[in-house]
Amino acid sequence: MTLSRNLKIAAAAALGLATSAVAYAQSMKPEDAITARRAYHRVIALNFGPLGAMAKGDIPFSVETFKTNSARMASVSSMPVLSYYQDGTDTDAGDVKTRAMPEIWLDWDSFKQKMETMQQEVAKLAEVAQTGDQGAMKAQVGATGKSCKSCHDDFRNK
Ligand code: ASC
Repeated sequence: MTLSRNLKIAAAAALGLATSAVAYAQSMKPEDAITARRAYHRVIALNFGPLGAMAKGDIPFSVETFKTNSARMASVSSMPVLSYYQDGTDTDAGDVKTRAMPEIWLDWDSFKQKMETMQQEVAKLAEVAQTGDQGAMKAQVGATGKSCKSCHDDFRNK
């Protein structure tokens, strides 16, 4: 009897903890969510920069660098980033600025689709790097850049 009551209390406490952990995870401080999604894009851009320069012939082509950078991009881009675009993060928060446009939340399905397209193009970029086919790698840089631009055009302030 006593044991069963204690078990119930323990279960209720565990459930309470789990519930508050979920609530916390779903809603970060706005400045934290914006910082995290900016870091996501920053790492992707820092790795994509040299690949764009290689595709244009501005710097010598390095299959090794292409493999490393595209692997970083694929790894980072595949993380669940959409929940960092939580409600209330459409404007600067404290010292943290955002270029996210309100259209993101007005046209969420399109935003989600464009983000997923980018993630798919980046995954392909890392795949094609493994073939060492420089022509295919350059072509996929183009397709990937297009997917970045398409979302920026609609959803990122200039
Ligand atoms: C980059 C970068 C972007 C995209 C975009 C592609 O390297 O920082 O935002 O490529 O310019 O069109």
